[in-house]
Amino acid sequence: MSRYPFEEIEPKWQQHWEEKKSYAVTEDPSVPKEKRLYILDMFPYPSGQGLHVGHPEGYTATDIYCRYKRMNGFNVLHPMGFDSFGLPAENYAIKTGTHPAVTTENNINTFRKQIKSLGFSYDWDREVKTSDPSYYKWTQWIFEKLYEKGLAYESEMPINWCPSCKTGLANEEVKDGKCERCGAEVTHKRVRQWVLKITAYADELEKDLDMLDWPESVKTMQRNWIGKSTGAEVLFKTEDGDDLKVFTTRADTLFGATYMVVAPEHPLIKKITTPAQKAAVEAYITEAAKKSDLERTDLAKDKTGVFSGSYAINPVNGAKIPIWIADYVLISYGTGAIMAVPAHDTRDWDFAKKFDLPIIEVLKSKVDVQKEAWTEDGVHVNSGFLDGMGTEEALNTIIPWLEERKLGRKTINYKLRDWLFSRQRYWGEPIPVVHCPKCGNVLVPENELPLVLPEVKSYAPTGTGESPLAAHPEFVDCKCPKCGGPAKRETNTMPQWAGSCWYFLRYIDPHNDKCFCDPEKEKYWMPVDLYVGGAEHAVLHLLYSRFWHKVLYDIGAVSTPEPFQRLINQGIITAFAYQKHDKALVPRDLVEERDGKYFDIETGEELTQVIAKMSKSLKNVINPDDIIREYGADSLRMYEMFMGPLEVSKPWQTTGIVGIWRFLDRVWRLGDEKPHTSAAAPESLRKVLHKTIKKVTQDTDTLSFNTAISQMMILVNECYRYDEVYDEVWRNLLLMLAPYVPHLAEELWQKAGYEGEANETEWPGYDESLTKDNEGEVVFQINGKVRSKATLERGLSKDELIAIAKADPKIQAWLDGKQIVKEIAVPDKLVNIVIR
Ligand code: ANZ
Ligand code: ZN
Repeated sequence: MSRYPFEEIEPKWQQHWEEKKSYAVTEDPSVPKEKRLYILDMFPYPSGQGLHVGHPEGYTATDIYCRYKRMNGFNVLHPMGFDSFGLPAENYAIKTGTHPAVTTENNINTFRKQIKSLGFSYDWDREVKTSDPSYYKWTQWIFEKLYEKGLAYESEMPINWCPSCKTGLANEEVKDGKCERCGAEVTHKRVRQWVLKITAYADELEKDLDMLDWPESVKTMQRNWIGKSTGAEVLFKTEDGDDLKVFTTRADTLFGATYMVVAPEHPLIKKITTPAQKAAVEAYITEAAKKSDLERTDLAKDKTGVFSGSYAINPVNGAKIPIWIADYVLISYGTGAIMAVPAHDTRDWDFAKKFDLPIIEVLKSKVDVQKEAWTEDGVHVNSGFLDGMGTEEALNTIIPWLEERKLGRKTINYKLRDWLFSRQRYWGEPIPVVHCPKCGNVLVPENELPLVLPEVKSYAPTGTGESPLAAHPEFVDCKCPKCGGPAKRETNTMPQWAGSCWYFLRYIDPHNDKCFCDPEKEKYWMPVDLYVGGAEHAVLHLLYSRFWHKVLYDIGAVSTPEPFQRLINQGIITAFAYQKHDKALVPRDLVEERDGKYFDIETGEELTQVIAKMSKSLKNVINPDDIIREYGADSLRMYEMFMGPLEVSKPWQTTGIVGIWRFLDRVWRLGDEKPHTSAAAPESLRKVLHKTIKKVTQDTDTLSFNTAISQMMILVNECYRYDEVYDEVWRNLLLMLAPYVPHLAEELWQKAGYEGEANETEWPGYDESLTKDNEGEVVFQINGKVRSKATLERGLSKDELIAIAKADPKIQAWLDGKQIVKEIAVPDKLVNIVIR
């Protein structure tokens, strides 16, 4: 019964837009800065699975916004590309023997076709692919800038190592001690690595968050990840006179330090371990090396440790306190050593209890510190010259006291670590460095970039910490660019994050081979006005690209200190799943629906409907291609926007897409079946029209697409109440629909014989006076308390108002069995009934 011929309309308009290059954009100088917009989608990784329904969600939102803004006279840059280096392509290649370049190209072609089938208004002339040599030439160039600034360095250190992906990982890629990609338990390995000094920007990365229009949750995640902590370094001396520095945020509790702890990797351990403790200390260090940082710092875990045999002197009171070695102190934070104040720190308290170390109260506590730690504030006690002071005063006293004696200083520490940047994998950008026995590390000269990834046949990871490229002498052996002598190329590659750190800059000038992006064009568009994508990138991509951008800003290569002014995270599209009593989920094809209830086909057990992620194993994955085939791209676009507010997660419902399809079919029939007239529309219809224009304008502007769509549905229903379709209404309805369902709107626009194209016509305005209602809200009170309300025509008499109030079911319930003492009515405002 399908009448609405989307299968003809949609390809027709897509082809038209493509041939006409309707959405190609240039840097028109006559457009003032405030009328230029850069609207960016997070570009996809072209996986073998193709597009999933989550992609069109964000992409449709930005597309509607762009189309709407263009109709309002904005010059809009809206590009798309592919994040095409990365592990999945490589893993797939190893499994099947197809080169990653081949699978990647195939996947990109599929993705591009799928994305185009949704009618998005991208400027396709600006497409970028991060694995393209003409693109990664500039990724390598930026790496060289980092290197020249001393922000890229080599380091041999124990790194996060995924035994399954056989590569090093950045801290950001380790989630709960597991590899972010494959879920394998992350171990440590000592390998030579390239590291980027993101810590040099810790302060700016933290501070500049304040100027961004981003979700508070994402800012908080970045702040926590950067982990700024203001405290002091305090110098202790061992009995042998060695320096032992600690980092503490609570220098004011120094009088309560009853022992010290150094991390098992601390360099002083060799020196301070006494012969009697040597065997125990060595055994302990070996055990600790096997644990992840997460395990070591887990508050709930039993504390372990070993005594070094040595003592240190507490600088404030000369007390002799034992030095312990324990893995709850991390070598990578602060100074790798702490002063332990068991009375006021839970970890220290647990440790002191376990090893029977003294606990001294130095903050007046509301608990017995021998029984539990008091971690809240209190007035200082047992603290010599700090006694009687509060925390702030005590800190402001002790730190200068330490500074005067050269025993300490105020410092700021960050949790953020430098970014482990090399991967022992094939499918990534080669790091453009040559190792020369004479000259050391030498950059590949700029005019020799790109350093092309060689087409090799074997690229399986070695697992030894060496990149697979190391097995290819034709790549490795080279001449030193500086002295011409024999040298070896760096064989590690960059992580997938590298290409996505700056792709938004390349869109601005994608074909420039002299420069990564022309400075004038960069100034024209940057910063990105709106960036939409998934929340999973809160710290990874979004922190890394801010870092690179700040470096580019500092070398004068870009004009803004931040890349993305406004950020919106789209909510996840979930699915329904069906759960048994024992909480096990049943795949969709084994679920039967009867009278709105769900049953397990095999056992007959009634199942509960729950919300779950779409997953292959549950057979509840929705493929956008299927939806487009059955209902059309416009239905898919509009349905995804109608599901709910953009930012919230919401479950896919097939009944919902059918409902939207019906709505669009009703719109189609208004244009195709009903007679049209250019006569003036009746006043009541005009009122609905102008109210609709006002609401759709406001809601589209604030990206509240679901409510805009509801309002358009109201208008369409209203149209069906008349025998003819009025021109004023029809024209404006099509213009409002144009950003949402561009194919349908354009086709109907053409059918109606209107001039030009809907998407090139100015967005409709409205007559404010027609949007005002002759109605208002009247509240109904009982004894002065609001108990109900109603929207009523203005100008009703007092008696009419009181009668309406008394007929209200909620008010009736209040009146039931009560005596009315008085009835008061204020016209257009309220009715108050006094009862006893
Ligand atoms: C004494 C003290 C007393 C501390 C007290 C806390 C409370 P944040 O806020 O996270 O920066 N610490 C310092 N370095 C450490 C390391 N490498 N591994 C584990 N813990 C370390 O935490 C700073 C506090 O964590 C420091 O302040 C230190 O313990 C501990 F009532 O020093 B405190
Ligand atoms: Zn050399």
